[in-house]
Amino acid sequence: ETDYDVHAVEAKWEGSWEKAKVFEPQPGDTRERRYVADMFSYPSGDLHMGHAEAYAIGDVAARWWRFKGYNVLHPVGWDSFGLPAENAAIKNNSHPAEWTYKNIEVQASSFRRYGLSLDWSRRLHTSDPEFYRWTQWIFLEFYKRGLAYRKDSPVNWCPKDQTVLANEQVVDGACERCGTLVTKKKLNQWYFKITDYADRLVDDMAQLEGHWPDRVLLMQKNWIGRSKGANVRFALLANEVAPARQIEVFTTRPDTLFGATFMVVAVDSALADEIVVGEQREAFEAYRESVKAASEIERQATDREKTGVFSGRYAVNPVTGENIPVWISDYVLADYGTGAIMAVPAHDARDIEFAKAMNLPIRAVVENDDEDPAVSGEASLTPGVAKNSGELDGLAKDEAIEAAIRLLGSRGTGEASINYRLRDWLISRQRFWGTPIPIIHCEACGEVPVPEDQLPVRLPEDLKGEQLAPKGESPLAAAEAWRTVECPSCGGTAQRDSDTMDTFVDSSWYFLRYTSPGCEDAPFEREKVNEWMPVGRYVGGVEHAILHLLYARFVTKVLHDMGLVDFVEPFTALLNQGQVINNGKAMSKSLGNGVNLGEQLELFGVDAVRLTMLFASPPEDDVDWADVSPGASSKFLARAWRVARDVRDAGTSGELASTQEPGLRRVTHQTLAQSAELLEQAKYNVVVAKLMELTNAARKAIDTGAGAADPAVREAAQVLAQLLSLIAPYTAEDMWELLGGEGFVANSALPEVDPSLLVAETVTAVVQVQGKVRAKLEVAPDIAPEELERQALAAEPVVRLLEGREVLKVIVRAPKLVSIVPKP
Ligand code: ANZ
Ligand code: ZN
Repeated sequence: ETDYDVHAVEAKWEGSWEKAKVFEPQPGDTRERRYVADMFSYPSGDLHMGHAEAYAIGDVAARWWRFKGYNVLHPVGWDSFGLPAENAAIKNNSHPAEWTYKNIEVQASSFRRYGLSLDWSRRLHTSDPEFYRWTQWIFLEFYKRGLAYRKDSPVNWCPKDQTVLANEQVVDGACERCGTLVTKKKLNQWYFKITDYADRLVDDMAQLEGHWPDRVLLMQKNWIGRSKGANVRFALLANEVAPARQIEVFTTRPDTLFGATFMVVAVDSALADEIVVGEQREAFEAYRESVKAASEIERQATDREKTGVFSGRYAVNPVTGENIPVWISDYVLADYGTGAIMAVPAHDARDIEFAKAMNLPIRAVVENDDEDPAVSGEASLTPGVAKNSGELDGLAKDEAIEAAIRLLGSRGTGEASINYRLRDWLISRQRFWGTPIPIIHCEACGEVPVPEDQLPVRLPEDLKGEQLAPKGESPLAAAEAWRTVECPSCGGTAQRDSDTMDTFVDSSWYFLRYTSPGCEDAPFEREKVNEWMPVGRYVGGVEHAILHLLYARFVTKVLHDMGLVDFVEPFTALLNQGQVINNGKAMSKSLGNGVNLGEQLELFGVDAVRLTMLFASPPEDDVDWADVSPGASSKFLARAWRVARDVRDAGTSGELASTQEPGLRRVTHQTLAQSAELLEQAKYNVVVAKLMELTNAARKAIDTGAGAADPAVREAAQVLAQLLSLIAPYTAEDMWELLGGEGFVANSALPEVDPSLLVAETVTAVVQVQGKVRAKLEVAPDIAPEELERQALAAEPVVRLLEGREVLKVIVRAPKLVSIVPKP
């Protein structure tokens, strides 16, 4: 070739790596292993700019580790169950598999074109029976261990989509997908008992600190929401119609017990329903009806106007002996703690708002410089020592908490306790396109697990279109022939469970399957999984900061406890890439600012798009497509390619030792050394800048220096091709071929850095006084004139000569000469 043609270069190399199995770990390879994974793709359509960024980032990591000599696993797969396929099938009167596998093929061909260093032989799809068989197997193992169970529970229900929604799918009380107001519905559903692992999910985060983004760790911590405090029991007095009983509360501040002047019970709790009897019942029911629609977040907002009703009942504060009123409100949540609180309005912002609204007493029990909350109407939150608190008086918070717990313990009215925000994981979906739950319901035997040798429970293939439309229960419930089976236990007629699993179950273990994708008698081979795992770099969007990562961590821990894996954390390092935005805003249909990846690839070529993504900013930051220039990237790639072409055309004469370009050698080796550090720190944008410098240095040597035949130019071109292959694989592969490199550049070995070339080069500067050489200085070739002047005037012989004499003139010719003219 005579000049760079981006499309010709792509066409020439596309697919060649896969054919040569360049990126497939080979059996018997005993080198140290590293595992790089990208969060797998949902096949909603073709790849978009966001994918292009994320996958470019993961690819640099994988390719770099290969250069470092590791045996690298970098797999590819699809998260291919889920609602969009089902909706498309209903619309097109087809089966969800059609849409799904068609889209997968479209994405797969885009992945290939994008030049990713993937091992295609391990490709998986979660909707394949060979995969979901093991999702079912994992479910059954959880079931055996009591970690999968069914319970009746009120769920968020979208009346339009006829489906259950997770809390995070409810936005301002409406369905995230269609905007319909969400209601509550009682359903008998399957849960995974993630709460059993709450402590370990928090404590094991210590292993991830420094390797996961801080904000992700913080979000997980808050989501789990572990708080330490006490459970305290208050005696509830009898009234005309109801007997005495107890109300238990959870508090993080037992030290403020003396300031508890009323109690509040969650309006939607069973407790409220039980204790409000008599005169107040009617008002209670009216209130309960009126607050139904509020979301959990609204209910807890401090600045929200407080509403409530009196329950008609009084409780006894266990330490003051006072009778205090019990109120009902929606600012207390039914499913946190015990669903009831002791209110300490003097020191809690929400309680004081409620106290003011209902005219309830406010009593300060912490000594500090704040104004009395009863006067200011503001909760006093400044730390201090206990006051008005009997034997706790004078104790600082932590001691006061301990003392209060001891006091409660001695009277049998309370003890230390820990509470979590985390709830069990609701995995039931009343949808078709998911992993069927492998349980059979028999009237005689109850829940019967599907025997292992009958797995997978396959989805029926004959349902399509309208038959999949939501009807308030799973479409599988209506598939009589599929549903009716023989009970494995008694042989009677029984029914399959008709729910399918949340697709987060599939994605909570897929990365394990990649280690041994063909395994037929287990979800993965123990030896293989322990060889490859944990994933050393996991790349994906911050939108998965909580659920996917938490579920994957949880499932890994359970598999560890089952003795199937040796590790407790699946991902040792996590990288959240930024978004690709346009004109400062996220790309969206409504803004019309979307950029089509396919068009960009057509216009500029794969390598230029990849390079642009990586050069624009560090991987964690957003890339604004309005601010970048894929055209300039493309020009740079052409410049780099021409260096290799010129070397080929000129041929190379002599050994490196005979080079006329020692400066270029320094640049090459410094680029190697610095890039290694930058790549470890994922500062890929800076690596690109270094490669641009190396290209310029090589070009200078060719055009105005020793020329393209100098061995240092060949060395520079080779290193350029190698490092560039991390980012622009097509161009780099072509350069490698021009240079006569052996095999694929992706497989090549980087040259050793020569440390002698890293020492900063110096030149000798001559210092003259009145035309006579008085000193010589070793300085950097790029020394600033001011700095050279300063050093010259400070040189010992110069100082001595100039003592007491005025300097008339200093002429500086950096870096070689300083000429000083003193007054005679
Ligand atoms: C008395 C008290 C005094 C409280 C004080 C706080 C400050 P975290 O840290 O989130 O666990 N609480 C308990 N259960 C609740 C529920 N179901 N709905 C709403 N609020 C609830 O918060 C624990 C604190 O939140 C508890 O400590 C309780 O108020 C409240 F100066 O008890 B505290
Ligand atoms: Zn039976």
